[in-house]
Amino acid sequence: MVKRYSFGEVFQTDSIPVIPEAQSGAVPYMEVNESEMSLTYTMDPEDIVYGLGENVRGINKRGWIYESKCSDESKHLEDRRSLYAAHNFIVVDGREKFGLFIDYPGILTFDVGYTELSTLKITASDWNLDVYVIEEDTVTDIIRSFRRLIGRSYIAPLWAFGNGQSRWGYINAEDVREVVRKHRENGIPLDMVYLDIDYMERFKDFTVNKERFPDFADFVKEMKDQHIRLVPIIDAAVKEEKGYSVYDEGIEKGYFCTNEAGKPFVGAVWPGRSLFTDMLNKEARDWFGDQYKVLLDQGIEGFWNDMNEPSIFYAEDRLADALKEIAEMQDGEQNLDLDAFTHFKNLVLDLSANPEDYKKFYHTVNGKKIRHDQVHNLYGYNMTRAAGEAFERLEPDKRILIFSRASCIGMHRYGGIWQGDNKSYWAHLLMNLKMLASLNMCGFLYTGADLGGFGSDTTEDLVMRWYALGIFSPLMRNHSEMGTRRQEVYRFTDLEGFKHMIGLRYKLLPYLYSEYMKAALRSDLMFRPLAFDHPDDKRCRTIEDQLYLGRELMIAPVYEQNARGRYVYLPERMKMLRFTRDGRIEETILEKGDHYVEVPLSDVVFFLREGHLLPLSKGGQCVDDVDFEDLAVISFGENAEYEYYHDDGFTRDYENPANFRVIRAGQK
Ligand code: MIG
Repeated sequence: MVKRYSFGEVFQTDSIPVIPEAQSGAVPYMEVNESEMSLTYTMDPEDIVYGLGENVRGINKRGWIYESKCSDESKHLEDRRSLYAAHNFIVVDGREKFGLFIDYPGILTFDVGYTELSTLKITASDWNLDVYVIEEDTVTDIIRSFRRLIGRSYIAPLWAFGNGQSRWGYINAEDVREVVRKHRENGIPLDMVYLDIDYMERFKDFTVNKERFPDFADFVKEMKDQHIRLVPIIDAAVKEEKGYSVYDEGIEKGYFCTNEAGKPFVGAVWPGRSLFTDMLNKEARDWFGDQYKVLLDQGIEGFWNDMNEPSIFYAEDRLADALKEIAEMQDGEQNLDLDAFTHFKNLVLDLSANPEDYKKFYHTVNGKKIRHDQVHNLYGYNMTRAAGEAFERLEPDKRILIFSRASCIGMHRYGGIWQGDNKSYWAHLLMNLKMLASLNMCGFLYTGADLGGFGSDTTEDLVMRWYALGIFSPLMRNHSEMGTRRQEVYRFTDLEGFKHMIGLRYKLLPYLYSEYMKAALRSDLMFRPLAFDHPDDKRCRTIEDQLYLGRELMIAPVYEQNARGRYVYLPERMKMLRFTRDGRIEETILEKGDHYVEVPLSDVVFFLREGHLLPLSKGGQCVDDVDFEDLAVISFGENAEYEYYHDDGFTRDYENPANFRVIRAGQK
């Protein structure tokens, strides 16, 4: 049961498609303090607090303070309060169980036992918000109710479940060809190559650099003939340049955010001085969405939206002030003491991602000016919505791949997200796993982290272990930062190992896609903590390094360097499946309890639950190669069966009953 409580004048976020009637009376569970603009709950020592989607730390969010404030945060350290998203949904699971969603576009703090161990306190920046309380018997049901409320999660095309290769630094067609050639030559399956900002002409959205990609449409086709999709990046900001049609048109129609004086607000990102499309203005949003057509017309079928928190390197006026002050310093005495030096240094450092800049520009919504900071968390959401809505107009019968960096609940209906600029840290492999569960709770199903790590130099063993997790995540992409060690798998020594691992992804595809679709269509979780299925098993309530995947599987990746295996807790009897590099599958039944499981680097080990079965395809070099009907099964239990979903993978006829069938053990 969902109840809405409304306070003040609520900005229409469209996070929830059909808004239920507001209740009168007090908000259950929470103590409301209007003057403090807060909601408080006293937690029982046993309570777990789930949710908050994309954030650092555990699946249980207790013990830290989180801020919903979409930020270009490239250091995913434990002390960070925000990453790129605002996912204002939590579930309290203890003696009392309830879900709480705050529909609010501004900056919001979740203090989950940080200031006081047992106090959960949510504080808004102004008192205009909708509070939703969700009550059901189980945590899973609470989440399902919430997910129904926020609407069906985005569904990606089938090919987007293939293996993707990316790097900030593939600058021309030749670079891309090489990546594809190396994969094909070595028999490593591949479906996508991502294009980062270098494909554009001087970082201008919706343009292609003609020297680097002389005939882009031909090149897209050349790739597609090899079953490779190119997936270009789109940045939020639009370069200021007369003669560039996106700039000219946007200015002419008044589609950019404005400053106090009503002039277009200028901030700088990749192309230098840039403007920010008013994504909250429907007309401007439609117009921005229509721009994707230029690339769709050249055969592109997928995109990733970046820098849409929005990230700002510097605002025009702040830069001018800083330069002026520095010039004055130059004329004066150049003997800077600690305070003067700190001030000088910060003049430059504070230019980037300065929260004050978000107070300097405005949106126009239904003729009303709204200062950006009050609706900050809706920006990336609405950029991706611009794209998603445009795809429905422009390609009504075809699914287009789209995922975003910044997000807010509501955006999950239009696209997926990737987990941003992680690093080649072992800790980030584990964080990847935890985030999968938290993101699923918030409606984000098409997601994954940069495999191998984006920033920092990686190592072969880290990449290998990361793939052993990444082969399960819907978005599977190896991506890395310019200047770091190259990490395409063919650059490492154990090619056979990688080939085996990525090959296994393609064998698992029928299952993974089926589970994805069922989760999307039924508002279910694809990945979930063990405690959701075993609420009375105390051990499960603290396990955060193993997850259930669908009804059938439990995954428990190795996430420590030089570990030769790990302890796994089985809440029930399970069949351990070990996929080895020579193509063997070992099946071992293990009893409920703790087990030390050896996992050599290139083995993939996971667990099948009793009464269930896992369908497997024969694999392939690309998704088009995979036969989704000719399936082998591994089963555990005589009457094991599986509800299998499959569809054409590219139209939107999701609900067709013909897409579902039951597979039984001993029968294909
Ligand atoms: O601030 O386009 O998260 O994936 O490679 C860097 C360059 C801008 C950030 C994205 C990353 C991408 C990079 N972008």
